This record gives sequence, C-alpha cells and structure tokens, in this order.
Amino acid sequence: MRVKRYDHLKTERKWQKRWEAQDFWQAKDTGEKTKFYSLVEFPYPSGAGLHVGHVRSYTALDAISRYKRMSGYNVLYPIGWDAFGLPTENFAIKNKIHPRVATDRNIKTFKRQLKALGMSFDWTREVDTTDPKYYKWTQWIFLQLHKAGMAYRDEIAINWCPSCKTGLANEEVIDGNHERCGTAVTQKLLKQWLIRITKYADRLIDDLGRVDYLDRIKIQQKNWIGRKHGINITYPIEARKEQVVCFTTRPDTNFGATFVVLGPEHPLLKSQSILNLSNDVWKQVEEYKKISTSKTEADRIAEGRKKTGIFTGLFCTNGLTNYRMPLYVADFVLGDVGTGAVVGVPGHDRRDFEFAKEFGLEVKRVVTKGDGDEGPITNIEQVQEDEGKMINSEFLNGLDIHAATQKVMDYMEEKGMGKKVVTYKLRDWIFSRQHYWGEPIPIIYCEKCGEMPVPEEDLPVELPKVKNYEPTETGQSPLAVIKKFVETKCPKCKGSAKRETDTMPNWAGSNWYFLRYLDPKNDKTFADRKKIDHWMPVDLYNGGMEHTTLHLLYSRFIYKFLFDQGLVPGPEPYARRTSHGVILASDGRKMSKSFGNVINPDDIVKEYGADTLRLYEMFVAPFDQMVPWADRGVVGVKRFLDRVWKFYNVKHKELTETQVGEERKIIHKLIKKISADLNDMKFNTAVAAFMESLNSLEQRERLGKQTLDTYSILLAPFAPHITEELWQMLGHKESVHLQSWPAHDETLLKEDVVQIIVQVNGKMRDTVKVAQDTAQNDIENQALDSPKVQAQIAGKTIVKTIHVPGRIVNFVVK
Ligand code: ANZ
Ligand code: ZN
Repeated sequence: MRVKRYDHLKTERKWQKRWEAQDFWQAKDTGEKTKFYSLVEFPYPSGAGLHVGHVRSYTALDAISRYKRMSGYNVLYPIGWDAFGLPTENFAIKNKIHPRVATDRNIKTFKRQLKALGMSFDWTREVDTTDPKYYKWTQWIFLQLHKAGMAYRDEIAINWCPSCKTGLANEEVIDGNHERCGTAVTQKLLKQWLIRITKYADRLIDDLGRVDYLDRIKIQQKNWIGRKHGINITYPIEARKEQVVCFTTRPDTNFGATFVVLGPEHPLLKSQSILNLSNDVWKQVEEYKKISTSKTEADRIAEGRKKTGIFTGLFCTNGLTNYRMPLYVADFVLGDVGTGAVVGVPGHDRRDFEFAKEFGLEVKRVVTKGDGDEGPITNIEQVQEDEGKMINSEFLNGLDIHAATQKVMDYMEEKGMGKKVVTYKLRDWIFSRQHYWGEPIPIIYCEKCGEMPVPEEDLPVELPKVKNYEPTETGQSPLAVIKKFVETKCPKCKGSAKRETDTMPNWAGSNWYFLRYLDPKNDKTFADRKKIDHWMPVDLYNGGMEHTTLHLLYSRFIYKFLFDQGLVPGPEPYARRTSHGVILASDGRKMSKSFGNVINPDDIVKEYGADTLRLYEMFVAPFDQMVPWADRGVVGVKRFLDRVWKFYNVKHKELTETQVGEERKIIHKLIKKISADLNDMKFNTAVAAFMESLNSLEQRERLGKQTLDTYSILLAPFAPHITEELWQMLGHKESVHLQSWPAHDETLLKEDVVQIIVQVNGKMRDTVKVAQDTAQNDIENQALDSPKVQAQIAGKTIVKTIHVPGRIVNFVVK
C-alpha cells in the first residue's frame, strides 16, 4: 500500500506556528496545579550558533516538561541569553562590529534554531543578561554584597591571561591555561574586587546533603572547596627568636620529619634582618624569589620536576625527636597554601623525597604497609603516601595512620607544639575583569569620601556606547579611557569623583537568572517575593559538568547570600541537578571549527527534521555519557519515524472500537516503561521501547483506536511535531500536547505464564511452565511427562493426584 511521504519541513513549521500563536507553553504564576520548575543552563549566544550539545540538554528537559504538563503540573520551562563575555568582545574587536550588534545578531540565530526544534519554552519570560533592565539587578546584588562586607578590594597577584588581557578566577584556569582561549596564564599584581565566597565554604559543602545532585557533581564541588583537617605545628629556630609554623594533614609522620621549607613568599623572608640571614644567603634568596614569581603554580608543585632551593644556614628543632631540621627556601612550597611553610617528611611524601635526594637529606621510614617491608626507603617508588601502620615513632607505634594522626595532634596541642586547624582550597572569588563587555561595577571613588557605592536609585550604571573597546596593555579596563564614563559626581559630597572601570565576570549575570525568569519585567525589585516563593526551588536543573565548580558553585553561593538577606525562601536554589554527556564529533574529537568536524543542527533539521534530531540525541546513549556523533544513527531514527508514519497511515482507517488482550498489554507495558524512564532520565531505553512496541503492534491484524491514541500521546514529548500530525489524523481536534498522560493498569501486566511445582509423594522433583488458562488435565499430563518424575514413579502406581491450581501437582505413588 502506498503512503504519502511525511513532509517534515512543512509539518514542523506548521505546528510550531500554531503552538506559538496559542501560547501553549506559558506558565502561570498562580493556580491549583502543583508547580514544576525545569531549568536548563541558558546558552551563551556565540557566533557559532547552537551546538548539538545544547540540543541534547534542551530536548531532554523539553521531554520532561511536556510529560509533566500532561501529568497535570504547572510547568515553567524558560530560556534566555547569558550574553556578556569575552568571546563576543574578541569577535567584535576582530570584525569591527559592536558587541551589542554582534550579540543581538547571535541571539536572533539561536532563537530561530531553538524554535525550529520545537522546544516548549515559555518565550514570554526570555531574559538577556546584557539588557540594562536585567543587569540593573546584577549590579544591585553586587551592592548588597558590598553593603554586607562581602565585596572588597585588594591588591593581589592574580591569574592573568596575556592574550585576553584580563584577570581570571582560579576556576577559569584549567591546567595552567585560560579555559576560554587556552593561553598559559601568568601572574600579575592588580587591585581587584573580590567576593568572600570562602565565608560560605562550610555551608557549600554541608548543604550538599540537602539536595539531589549526581554523586560526581557533589564530589567535584567538595574537592574544589577542599576542606582539610590538619594542624599548624610550630618549630622553633635554633639561635633565633622566630619560629616556623607549618600546616600539615599528616602529623602522624612527624617522627620522620627531617627538614623544613619556607616558600619564597614567606613573611620571614620579607627582609634579611628578620632571620638575620648572612649576606651571601640573602643574595641567593633574593635572586630565587625573583625567578619563582615567573613560574606558574602548577609548574612549581609538579612532581618529577627537578627540585631547587636554598639552605638558609639555620636549623629548626623537631619537638618529637629533637632532630635538627635544616631550614630551606624552595618554590615547591606555595605562598598562599596553608601557612606557606612545609615540614619535610621525605619517606612519605614524593615531593619531599625528591627534595631530600637533591640536597642529600635523611630519609626515615615511619609507616609500613604491614607486609613485612620495614626497610629503608631509597627510591621514589618506595615512598609510601597512603594507608599503613606506624613504626619508629615511639608512642605511635602499631597504630594505623588515622588513629596516629588523632593521637599525635592531641599530644601536640597538649604540649603547646601545635594547633588543630581546618583549611580550604577555595579562595575568595576574583570579581574584576578588565573588559568592556560586562556589567560595570557600581562603585565611585571620591578623594574626600573614599569608596562609595552608587545609590540604588541610580542603577543601572550603563555601559557607554563607544567605538573603541579594545583591552589595554596596562591591565586597565577599556572603560578607563572613556572620560564621559569615568568622570562623575560623588553621591555624598557631590564633588568630582571617578567611576570604577572594571566590569564583572560573566558568571555575575548567570548567578541569579533563574530568579529573573519568575518575574522578568519587574522594575521595582529583581523578582516579586510571592512569585519566588511559588516557584523556588528549581525542581530539575540540567547542565554541563564543566560548570560544576564555576556557575553551579557560584550560583549556590549567591543564593545562600540572598537567603541570609531574607530575600529568598530557602538555602539551596536547585533541588535536583543532572548533567548530560558531551557529544563528540564522529572522529571522537571535540567538535571544533578548526577540526572541521562540527555538526550544525540546522542541517539535520533540514534534511531529517527536528523530531529526528531530538529522538536521535535521546536514543544515542545513556543521557549522562559522552558519545560520538553517528550519521548512521540519525538515518536509523529517521527510518523509525517513517515507519511510525506509515503504520498510522495504514492502520488508522480500519481501527476497531476496543482494545483487546495482547494489544492492551503491549500498550500498558509501554505506558509504564516510558513514565519510569522519563522520571529516571533514561531516554535511550524509552526510545528503544517505542521501537520494540511498534514491531509488535505492526504484526497485529486489527488494532483498537485507543492503542494508536495512546502511542502518539506517549511519543509526543519526544517527537512533538509528527505526533501532533498523527493525532489529527486520528480525528482529534485538540492538540496532542494538551492530553492527559495515561496511567497503566498493573493487573494487565501480570505474566500469564505460571510455574507449577511437581512433587512425588510430597517431595519436589521438577517444575513445569504452562499458560495460565491451561486445563488441569493438560497440566497433570505435562507434569507426568517430566523425565525426573518418570524416574521416581517407575514401577509404582499412582494412587492419587493432588492439584493446587496455579501452584502444585503432587503424585502420590505406592
Ligand atoms: C607533612 C607531610 C607528610 C605532608 C606527609 C604530606 C605527607 P594534602 O596533601 O592534599 O593533604 N603543604 C602544606 N602547605 C603547603 C604549601 N604552602 N605548598 C605546598 N605544599 C604544602 O595537603 C596538605 C599537605 O600539603 C601538607 O601535609 C603539606 O605536606 C603540603 F607524609 O606535611 B604535608
Ligand atoms: Zn565624595
């Protein structure tokens, strides 16, 4: 039978227009229905357009949003633009286009692409972080931080990208390179705005217990914050008044400590006189300090690097052993970690071992794995950093390292040799960027009155419209040379004053965007409190793993701050956080223009349709797994949808009124499977179930109308266009997306094969499987046929047959 071809382009466009005209996806701020807030990370509208990775995340939550709407929830599924940032600025400079113009153009492209995918976003709530009406509130939040003493200025050595000419937060440096451009990061002294995220370090760890995040997300955040319990041990210096304080997490090994190292930044090395160093030593130290500032942190602490250092000529005393520990200066010790000084235990720390070998220092073993190896440690493979039992450590001997750690810390505190401390890897958040395309920091400097916040009623501080916005070599923001921006009046004394010219990092706008969706047009406050109370927290938030220690951590922190200010109802913004795997190119590499392996969603939509692209990305692999693109898979999914089309076209004309037996079972099994898979975000197995059940249904002669109805309702969240068309073909007037999600009937799913236990004289000998409605006689005959039963009754007579229907057949023999 010939069937008219499915014209995906025409059909998809038709339904998109109708949905849009009818505001199908608009969320209501009030009402009886339970709310469901589903959120995807809003895109950075880059010049490259939408990535197939965006499509994976957005389709998944689109399917869930549609499923929830059909299940009776009031669903909010919003979208917007995270549009400030370096790539746009760099693009604008290179192509001599204003970033505003470039941004608007990129947003237009993204919007067209998202609409072509049939995403059920509530477009009435669209936000743009670069809109002054939006960033007014980003600046307002900064002022609240400032008022609370959470934003401060400090001159510090910061990560500096020499290519982008801007300061960077630690989170933006990956393996020593700028995460956006890949350039090796250097250090630069600059006066910077910082935000005291460290004040929230404990809560950011502890409150992970309140939320449902993927385990690996929780682990990454914890590791990033890096809370460590340890002790600051004080070592006196022989013949000097000064002492060296060393932070260590392994005081259990202190019987094996044989030297002490100061990092070159250590305060005891500020001048020659503090430790009264000899002229010769001081000259070397000064030279050494200079060289080490040019190295990256990663370089300095790398294992395997040849260790350098300078002997000060001084000795510290190890209070446990009275060992005379030579005092060195070396750059593998970092200035801003712990106390900036380290006690060297070369038997149990690889870097210490490398250093000891370089300088001929003694290596002692104080921990053993308990495998009999208690011999000397002579090469780096023998350095034992982990689990074990204490030896050569007097009162610690025999304890495992954890018990020993507790015991020695108590001992040291009691003797006044040290003090237990908790340290963190997390640093305060560097909030200044020396760039044009960001939110101006709303601060004014007055010679008389000092640092003055811009009064709230004067917000927003708008970016000036200028021709030139290239970064400067001096590290100053391009805004610094724009007189009409810089020169202003002091809000207090009205004297002439200057504006802060640094802008905020692009994380500032994304910290709170999920709140603006709740009330995007409000010009009195960032969002109405009643609306916030109604919608928060976000029920499901999906985004990339790469944001775990950036956006995700920052936004949790800012939300906690807003909570402390009484502005939001709870301490955590996101009840559940999931993450999708990256889609690689078909060659297994990252998709990149420079490799020429990028898949443009537009091309797939055009050739195969949006439904195919959506379904393909759901089917290709478990949602959280990385997966390479495969054209063959796309074609396969397209073929499946064509089969669905043909199936409906053929069958819809000859449907029966009612569903029968096996057919009902197929459909109810499918309802159960799809509902469960949507809840568990197992999209790939859901798609597989659609394919399997189609196979079974295709083989049936006649089908009930309800079967085709239900199948299209279930498929609608995944393939919203074709199902709308099929639904109409079945004679319905209302949209398929307004239908109620079906419930399955568990009783229909019961297995109808039963297992019967076969006994001889009450003893189990075998089992037989029979269809549920098999006649008793037939079951007994089948049981009798069993060779195991035959072996038992050979030569005997059956005197009685006891039959417990559905369970047991017992032959009584003599
Ligand atoms: C003695 C010791 C013995 C250490 C031992 C380790 C093993 P982790 O290793 O992550 O727990 N450290 C402290 N301050 C430092 C600085 N400013 N620069 C470089 N390294 C520093 O981190 C804590 C350990 O890092 C500390 O414990 C110290 O080395 C080192 F068998 O002290 B340990
Ligand atoms: Zn003033």
